[in-house]
Amino acid sequence: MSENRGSKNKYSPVDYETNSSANLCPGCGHALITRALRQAVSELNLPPEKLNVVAGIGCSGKTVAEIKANGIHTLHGCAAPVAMGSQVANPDQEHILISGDGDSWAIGSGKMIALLRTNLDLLYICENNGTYGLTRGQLSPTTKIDSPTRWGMVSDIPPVDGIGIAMVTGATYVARGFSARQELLVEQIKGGILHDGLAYLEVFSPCRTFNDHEGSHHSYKYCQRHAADFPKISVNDIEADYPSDSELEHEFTYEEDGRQFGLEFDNLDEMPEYDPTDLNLALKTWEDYWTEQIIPLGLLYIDESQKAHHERFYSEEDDYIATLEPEETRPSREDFSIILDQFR
Ligand SMILES: Cc1ncc(C[n+]2csc(CCOP(=O)(O)OP(=O)(O)O)c2C)c(N)n1
Ligand code: SF4
Ligand SMILES: [Mg+2]
Repeated sequence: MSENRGSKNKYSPVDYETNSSANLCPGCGHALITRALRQAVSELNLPPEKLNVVAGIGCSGKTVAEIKANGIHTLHGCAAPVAMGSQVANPDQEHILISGDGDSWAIGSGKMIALLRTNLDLLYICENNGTYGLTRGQLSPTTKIDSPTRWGMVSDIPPVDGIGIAMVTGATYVARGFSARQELLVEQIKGGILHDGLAYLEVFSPCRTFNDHEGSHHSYKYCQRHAADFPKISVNDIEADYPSDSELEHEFTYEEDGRQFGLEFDNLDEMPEYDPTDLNLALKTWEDYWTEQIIPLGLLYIDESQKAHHERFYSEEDDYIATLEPEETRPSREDFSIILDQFR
């Protein structure tokens, strides 16, 4: 994890803390994701007012209260349409959508698929604990077969594969993290924010209270035992980290507020057969791991060649909806009367 570097960085993780107490249980994986998120945005030097965190309902949704930023705590399963509207209206803000496995893949599933195919420039973090934490530990769509809940319920339906869905539906950055691997998670979040398009980051995020017991396939121990390294990335502030004539070749470079960041793969030479820009290979490899119940942690797929939604939607001369005066965003009273008259 790169440190915040002296005069270059205006923000530290503390600057994104709030005084709200969202009452997450001690050891909750979701709290660790929020911690990584604060670290990541501080390393990218993003002002809180430039961030927009949109969440659904669940313990995961409490993130909105836990991070100083613009935020919308929406209805259950409805984070996607709200984030889509907000991002289209104001693509200059960095949108981060936070959703639990139930919020994403039960009630919100249709909307999430609609979102994933847009290549909107936002980071969607799915906080997957394999249960409905907020409502006290029921089966969720991602609960694995043979993984009893704390109350002894077992699912006999195969779990939803969010990563597979994201890849086939059109997400252009697909990564798998783990709450307990903070260093990896911070880099994955930074990469997802900088990526020009839709980034889906699914995080294995144990529910300490309802799904971290012996026998659960969603516990900290289970993930530690079944994890496998995948392409790991690091995201560097090029000027601050490599002030002079660095030899380092970055795989992808990005500009954020006049600063240059570079994404590099740390371990691709250890898996020479893998290419994270090859969708078919990523899908095939992911399916093999999924069948074997291995949990790859890393960046599975990236495609920087697609245009992000706002680049297709707006031309250079267009003003974003958020920059228009209110009267420019709605019909005048006269025009509205003409429309209404047609229905009288
Ligand atoms: C329309 C509607 N249906 C059901 C609920 C009850 N409910 C609240 S949170 C939740 C599930 C949350 O699970 P998940 O998204 O996995 O979040 P977690 O708490 O595990 O982070 C449900 C069913 C609700 N709030 N609104
Ligand atoms: S119930 Fe589970 S998901 Fe919710 S705060 Fe507690 S540990 Fe976290
Ligand atoms: Mg959940």
